[in-house]
Amino acid sequence: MADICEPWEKEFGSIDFGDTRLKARLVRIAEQLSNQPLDPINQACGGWADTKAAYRLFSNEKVEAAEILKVHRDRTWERAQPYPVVLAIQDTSFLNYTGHEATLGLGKIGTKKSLARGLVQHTTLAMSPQGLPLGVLDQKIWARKPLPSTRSKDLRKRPLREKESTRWLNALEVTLKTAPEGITAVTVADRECDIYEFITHASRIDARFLIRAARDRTLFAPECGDDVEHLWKYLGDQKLAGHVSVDVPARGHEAARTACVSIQFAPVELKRPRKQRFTEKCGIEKSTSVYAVLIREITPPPGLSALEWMLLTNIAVTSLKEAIEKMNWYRSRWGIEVFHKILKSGCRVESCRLGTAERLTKYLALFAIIAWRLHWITQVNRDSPDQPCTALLAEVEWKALYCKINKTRFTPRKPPSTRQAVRWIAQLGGFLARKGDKEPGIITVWRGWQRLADVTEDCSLFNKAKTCG
Ligand SMILES: [Mn+2]
Repeated sequence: MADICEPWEKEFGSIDFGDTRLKARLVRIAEQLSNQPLDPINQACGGWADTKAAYRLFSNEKVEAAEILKVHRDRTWERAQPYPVVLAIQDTSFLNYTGHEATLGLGKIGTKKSLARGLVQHTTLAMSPQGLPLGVLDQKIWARKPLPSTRSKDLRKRPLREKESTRWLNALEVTLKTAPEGITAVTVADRECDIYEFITHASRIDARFLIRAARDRTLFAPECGDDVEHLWKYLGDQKLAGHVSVDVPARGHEAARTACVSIQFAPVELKRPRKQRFTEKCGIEKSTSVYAVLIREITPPPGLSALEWMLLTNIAVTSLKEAIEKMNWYRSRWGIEVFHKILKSGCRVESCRLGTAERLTKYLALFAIIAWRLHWITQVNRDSPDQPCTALLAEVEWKALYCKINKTRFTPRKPPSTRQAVRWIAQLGGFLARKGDKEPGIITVWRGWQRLADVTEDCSLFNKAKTCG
């Protein structure tokens, strides 16, 4: 069954735990868990011996989450080679382990008053500008420590590097340092990342970013004389660059819709906030220049709030075309929400009971990669449907798939296209594949993916029996 392991051998081939048996175990466990992402460890790993091996792997000190992720990051940059621009999407998610009283090393999550306990997970996901997930570039998982009992005024005064918000800058540095030459990595993040030090730091180290603004910052606008100018007002006063229609995904109670938005853009000079941590001696620039793009829905459907995005970037925006490109990059950020959903609802990482936060961290590192792969399979199908499916499936897998779906024992010499293969996988997962059906979704693909392992195993047993007999 070596062939089924192949994708994981490839992903973890160069891993170095200083012990080759540990590497073999990781590959084997990745394979088992990814075939049954819905099940807890003891069900996903066939027998008791395998389960014990999985627990041992995650308690082994030589196995480090950072090493698992580092090797995967190298593969990710390799996959990114065809794209001159790669989006490095950062986002934070909370993993809720409140019910797990026996688990050691957890911390507070959620709001100040909340009693929920768990871990904070900050991930950077690489995506092509067209929305193909390429892999996880960085992931930090930690438990919050209780804050020192100082007054909240003094807590706010702390330098950024001592705060949790430093995660955005750290991940930005990882992306910049590891990106190979020839690829422009653009860090994309939501409103939480609208931090003045993030913006100045990125420009200082020459790292590209595109974030959504949360604060109506004060601007330096010499043409306004002594009048104070603010970001929203200033952008709203700019000449209209054009209108476009965008698809808005469903959210909460609001259904998916197509929105017509107006676009305005301008270079702006943001002033340093007048907060206590920005003293004369803080060494942070008094102002910083960025490009702002304001995207606004003109007439939202009755009862719905208008879509409005104020984007900030240190990449020049000088035409409507460039402004639309930035808008589309920001829309690709949605990919990381999908990724979190796969981790939580699909892989159910919050029901894992591994006893300590440290073991959970390793487990989560592995599952981040499994979740990415499920996401990638679905998306690669939409991105390059006509490619042969060999990037996706080992030979034994696509042949078994072909025989199962077409109810034959004879396989073609040429592998089917990616689109065809993914439709077949989804069919194993309950997709009907009728003429008018759209491309299959993640749920059916991963249900089918789990069955594919069994189908392949049956098929190779059958073939072995044939040649032996
Ligand atoms: Mn977020």
